[in-house]
Amino acid sequence: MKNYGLYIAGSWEEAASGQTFDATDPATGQPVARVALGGPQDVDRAVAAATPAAKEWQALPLSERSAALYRMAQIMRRDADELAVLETLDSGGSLYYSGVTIRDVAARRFEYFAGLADKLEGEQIPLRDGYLAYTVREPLGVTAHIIPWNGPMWEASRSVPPALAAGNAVIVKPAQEALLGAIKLGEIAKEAGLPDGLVNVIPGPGSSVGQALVDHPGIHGITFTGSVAVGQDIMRRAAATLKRVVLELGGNAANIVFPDVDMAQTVEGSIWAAFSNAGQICVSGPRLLVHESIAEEFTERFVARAESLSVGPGMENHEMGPLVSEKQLARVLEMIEVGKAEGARLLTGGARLGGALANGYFVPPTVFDRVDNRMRIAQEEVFGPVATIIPFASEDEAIAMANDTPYGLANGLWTSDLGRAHRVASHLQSGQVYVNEWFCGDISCPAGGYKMSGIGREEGRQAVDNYTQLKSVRVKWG
Ligand code: TAP
Repeated sequence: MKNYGLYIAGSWEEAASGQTFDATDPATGQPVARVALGGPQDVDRAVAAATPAAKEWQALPLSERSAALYRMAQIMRRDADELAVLETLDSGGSLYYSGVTIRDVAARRFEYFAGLADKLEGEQIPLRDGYLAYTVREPLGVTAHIIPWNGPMWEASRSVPPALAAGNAVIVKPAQEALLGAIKLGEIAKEAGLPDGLVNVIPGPGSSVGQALVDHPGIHGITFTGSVAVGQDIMRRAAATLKRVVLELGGNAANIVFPDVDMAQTVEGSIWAAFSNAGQICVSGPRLLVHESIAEEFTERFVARAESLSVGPGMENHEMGPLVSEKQLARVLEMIEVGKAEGARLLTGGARLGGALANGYFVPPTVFDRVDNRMRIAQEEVFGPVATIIPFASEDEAIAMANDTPYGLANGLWTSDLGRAHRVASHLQSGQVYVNEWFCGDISCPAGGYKMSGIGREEGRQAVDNYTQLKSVRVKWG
């Protein structure tokens, strides 16, 4: 079993407490690595390393900053197979999906922001003769990135590249439940020639490492991805030091199926919207709103395809892997019971898998129909492989139901009517809308939440705004 330390100031370090914890394979329940358990003293060490590293980074010519980030992407592509194994080991997603994450998502994000690092331009502001005013984008300093477990490198590569591109040093706190995919980020940065201390990785509990990052006066921005309750807590605590806060919180997307669709393509797309990564994706589409005229046929085909998905360990490349932890398994099974008690009809799945998979946290694709949009099973984020099917009669009704949730992260729709596609997209209250292909898009498209799903936008060139502050310089030259 491999041991991993904290990554501080360009080297692997033991935790100040000397403690460790086990990273666990959710497909077997067995430990797969031992990891140093960070604490508040380690946060102090990381801030002490990051502060001068940020200054060194800011002093580099921007072409060099850009080239160094580009080298990080090249190293990720070179080591993609090894990094994909780490990403899968304790998070449970398929090895294929993890490979895609490293090559096409994480490396691509570093490339994208490498290209932006030397284009953070300000503006000239007209005043009057003899005066000149202009704006300059300056980095915040040190930023902290608190990420969840559903794809550690996927999550870390979202906010770290724009923060670095803007001239900041970063401290990443991955989730204890799954973190190995992100553990090598600091080592990759060092190999790419970034200053020691610019990228630090501190695993440890949210209640100690996470809170210490939020409270630390030497940290100037917090980017958090996770639950609404913790996001709210972070925002309250960050007020004490007036940190910039970006929150990417939960979602409960509606997937609206109109009657004029290509049924085979829509069923297949909706299957992956609901069950990719065992439904543990914030922009999953588990809430299927299906036009009443096709609900029966759609449901039959959707259930048949759900039952055909192969379920098993991510390392064996099954179409669906386990839930990340025993805790998440318990939450999903509890929500399935809630759905049954509310009167929804369970069409398939609904129980933990046994046999050869009994030691892992496996729940098969689960589908409910006869669901009312006001039921908890439809309103709450299950964050597991549980889809609900809700019929609708009119476009207005579908839009109203889609928006009738506290969340506003993503929604999607399937139609062959171009006018309807744009009309419905304009009425959906969410930061992202997918039309005729779930998850389509790229790092170039801003992502984030309306309503309780968050504050701020990640991805897209706007993401660097999270990590810069604007200065206006006013000059009398006449
Ligand atoms: P959380 O419990 O909120 O944990 C997320 C991260 O915050 C973990 O690293 C956790 O550390 C840390 N944390 C916990 N308490 C903290 C505190 N008081 N102060 C600072 N940090 C703290 O969420 P989760 O259950 O792991 O993740 C699932 C949720 O994340 C779902 O609601 C899902 O929708 C959301 N999510 C959203 C997105 C986007 S992009 N919007 C993406 C993925 C997931 P430890 O767990 O190590 O203690």
